[in-house]
Amino acid sequence: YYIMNKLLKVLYTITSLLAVYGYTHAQQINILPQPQEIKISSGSFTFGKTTTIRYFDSSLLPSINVIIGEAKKRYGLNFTAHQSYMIKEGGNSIHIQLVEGMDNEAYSLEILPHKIICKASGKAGIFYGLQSLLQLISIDNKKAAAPCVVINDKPLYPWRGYMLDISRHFFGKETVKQYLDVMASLKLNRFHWHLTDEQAWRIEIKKYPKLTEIGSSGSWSDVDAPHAFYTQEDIKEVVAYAAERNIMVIPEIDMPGHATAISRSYPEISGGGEGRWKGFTYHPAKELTYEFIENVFTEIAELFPAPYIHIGADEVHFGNQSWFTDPLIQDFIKKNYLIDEIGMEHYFVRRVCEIINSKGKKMIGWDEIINTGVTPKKAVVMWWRHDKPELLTQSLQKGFDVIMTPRIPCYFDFVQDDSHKIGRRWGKAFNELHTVYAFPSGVEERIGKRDKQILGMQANVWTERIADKGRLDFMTFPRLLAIAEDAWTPKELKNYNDFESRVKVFMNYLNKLGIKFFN
Ligand code: TNX
Repeated sequence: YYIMNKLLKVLYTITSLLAVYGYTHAQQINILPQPQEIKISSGSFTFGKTTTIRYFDSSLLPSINVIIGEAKKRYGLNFTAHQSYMIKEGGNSIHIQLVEGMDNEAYSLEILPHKIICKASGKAGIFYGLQSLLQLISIDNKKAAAPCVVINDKPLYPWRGYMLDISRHFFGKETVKQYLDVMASLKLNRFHWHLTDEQAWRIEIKKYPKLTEIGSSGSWSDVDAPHAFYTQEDIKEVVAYAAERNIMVIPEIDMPGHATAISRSYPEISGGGEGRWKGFTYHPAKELTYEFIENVFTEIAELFPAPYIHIGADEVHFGNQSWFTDPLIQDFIKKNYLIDEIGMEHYFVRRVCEIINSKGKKMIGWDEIINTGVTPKKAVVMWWRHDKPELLTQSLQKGFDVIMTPRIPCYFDFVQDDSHKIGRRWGKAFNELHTVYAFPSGVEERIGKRDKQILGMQANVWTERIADKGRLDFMTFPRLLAIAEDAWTPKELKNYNDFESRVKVFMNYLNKLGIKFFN
């Protein structure tokens, strides 16, 4: 009995030691979002003075330079980039290779004791391989090292998005750039910029200067807030900054509702609205309105290389009261057999869609667009009304490509803890980190075999109740990390406890940036 007991104790110690070893071993690999395949081997690569990034194709240089900048900022490392034609052995280098046959945005990263090899079929994959490498670096005794691994990775969805509303409260280009940095490190690739709304119009349009001279003042919390908007130079700068980080910038110009700032600037194209919704809409029956939209989108299309323009199209019924009595609108409805004010709204959306298509772009709209008569070739749907999941089903059945961003759990203006006072709730529901992490479970059955039509998902930060940067950080992080993993990592590889431990490591980076996340 005594011997048995001793043996058991020894066995117990060995197993726990093994468990601890396995634990710490697995702990070293903290990549967020979780890669598809990681093989761990022994040893590590140590970065030194001679470590250079070797590449051949010069189109890769802008993204390589982003990584060099990040390595400096995060770890004080001074990499240089060298164009070279072959993998030279030794030299402690990072070798970049473009290869054929890998999926878009996929990469492989092989860390060996004396060299690192990053392969992909294009810029995006190389950039992501190097982002994973950055996350693997740790500093010990002033030496920077990365563990030896082989990673084969690719995203689950092509659309991994973040939306920021800078109309309700303005956030300048420096904040946007900082968020683009974090997005890039999380392998998020779509920045949806909500540029106009009731409170203000925030983008310079040369043909209509009053949009910013008049329409850019005020905010949700302060009608007297000073003018704040992006010049076209600012926009170009941000779009280029994003492109170097594999991020497409999609502008949203909300219409025919949420247009109060336009009504202030150019009352001749206002379609009215009552009470709290005074001036909420564009006038849908005036040629002048469509001329305005056409001209605005000419400038927008030139500023944003993205193949999409988002027109919002949500919540028109909030402020379409004047449409019921406006003689021009009533006349237009009769003459064009539009039946009623909803028919008028649908006409508006179809017509704007034609304008966007004529610029060589696809339209994106909130889920209100699915019954307007625009077709899946011309438009993409953003499903947002979580309380109407049938709209997801209908969009898919009608053949639309869909980006999923249901309020629960994708709206980050909702609180993330029951004790939080400022922020939205839907009945008792709100968006905790683990609720966000569980997405898209709950809607998978609706998607079924139509998963090819799901472009991906997106987190939206509406800023009615977010007036400053600290608050914006607090509402965005760490939940953005969960969306990033939802959009990148297949369900079978997701694990909340493991995710949480990686979130803790990622917080070091957020701290370094001075981002005041909810801890
Ligand atoms: C609904 S989402 C809106 C926004 C608000 C948001 C607040 C959508 C298409 N419209 O205008 O800011 O709720 O959560």
